Amino acid sequence: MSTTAIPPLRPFAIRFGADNATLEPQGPTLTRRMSDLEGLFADRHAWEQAVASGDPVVYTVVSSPVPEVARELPQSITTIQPGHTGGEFWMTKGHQHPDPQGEIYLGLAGRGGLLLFDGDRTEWLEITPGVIGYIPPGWAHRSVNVGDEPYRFLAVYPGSAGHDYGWVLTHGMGLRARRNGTGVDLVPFGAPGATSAHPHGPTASSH
Ligand code: S6P
Ligand code: ZN
Repeated sequence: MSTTAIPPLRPFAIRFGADNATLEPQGPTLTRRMSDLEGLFADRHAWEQAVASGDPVVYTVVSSPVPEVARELPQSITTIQPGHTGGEFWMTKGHQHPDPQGEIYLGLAGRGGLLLFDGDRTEWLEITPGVIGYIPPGWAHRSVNVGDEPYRFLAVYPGSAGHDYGWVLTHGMGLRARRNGTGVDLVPFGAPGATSAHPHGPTASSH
């Protein structure tokens, strides 16, 4: 099985290859390059430079074959490369679940942060190997690599939750995670030097 399975599924085990984040059996995989993250970094000029100089892979998402449909429980493993653009740590696009349902992340490798925003309140959870982060229904979420090595985590989420990327472009994420020496500065989303949330950003899409 190397693609998404069709229900009804039979019970099955998935073997996780810790060295290179493979799943066996494995479903769809997704690669996000810097050019896919237009409108997300505060420093647009720095983002343009990063795209022009190699358009690096920022993160990959490897999914199990469990489909994103009601009553199923898909899983995926995200690996965010270390890096920073305009002083801002590399991160996922971030999304809201259109059908507000919860999700869990389990840290597998590296040092990460889970930024959560409900449109009013913002939370920041440090995620390291062995730590489970809980995302309650209605909280948009973005992952950030705040370390010097790839940051990797397992996500488990309801199959009917969906992914709304436009919500984050419209509302922002409350805070940005900026590099400060070996530490992290969490700054207000619209701080000086930051652009507005999405003047040139992509439209809502799902992966
Ligand atoms: C799915 C879950 C993760 C993310 C992945 C990439 O609900 O939260 O699998 O999809 O970490 O992030 P994003 O924001 O590009 O979907
Ligand atoms: Zn999610």
